[in-house]
Amino acid sequence: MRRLLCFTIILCLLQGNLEFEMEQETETHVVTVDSTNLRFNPSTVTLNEGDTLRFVWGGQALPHNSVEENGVFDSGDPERDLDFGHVFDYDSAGTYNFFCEPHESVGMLGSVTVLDVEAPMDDQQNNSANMSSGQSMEAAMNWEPVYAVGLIVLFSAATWRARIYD
Ligand SMILES: [Cu+2]
Repeated sequence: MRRLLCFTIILCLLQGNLEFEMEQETETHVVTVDSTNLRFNPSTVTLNEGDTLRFVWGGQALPHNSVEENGVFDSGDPERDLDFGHVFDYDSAGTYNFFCEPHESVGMLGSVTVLDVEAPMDDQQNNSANMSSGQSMEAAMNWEPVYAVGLIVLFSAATWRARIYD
């Protein structure tokens, strides 16, 4: 009885811990225009897959936009007031260069580095059509040994405790 109770509690804890670790927090990184009016601020950004890159400015003396060199994102026509965001998907790791069209020649350039991170469970299911089976396998294999080893260790501990106290 004690052993069963102990095991159940451990299972619950393990489950909770797993869910906690799998939860992915995404962030929004804001790029504005600096006081010179001809530079992005910051001009280099590093973020994780799933994060949003947001270009925000208002009341600018000059109109600006933000265009990724390969068209990955494009805020449209240059504006004095802008609020434009781009979400980097879970298969978008890499470096992207962007520029302001009217001021590219004077160095209004930037780059964003997107780091590869594990997609959250919901997203993996939603994106399963886009993902190769290799990637899905890799994701599954990352978790199963952790779960199995943890379970074995904790079950052994529970059994050992039960032996002492029963
Ligand atoms: Cu500009």
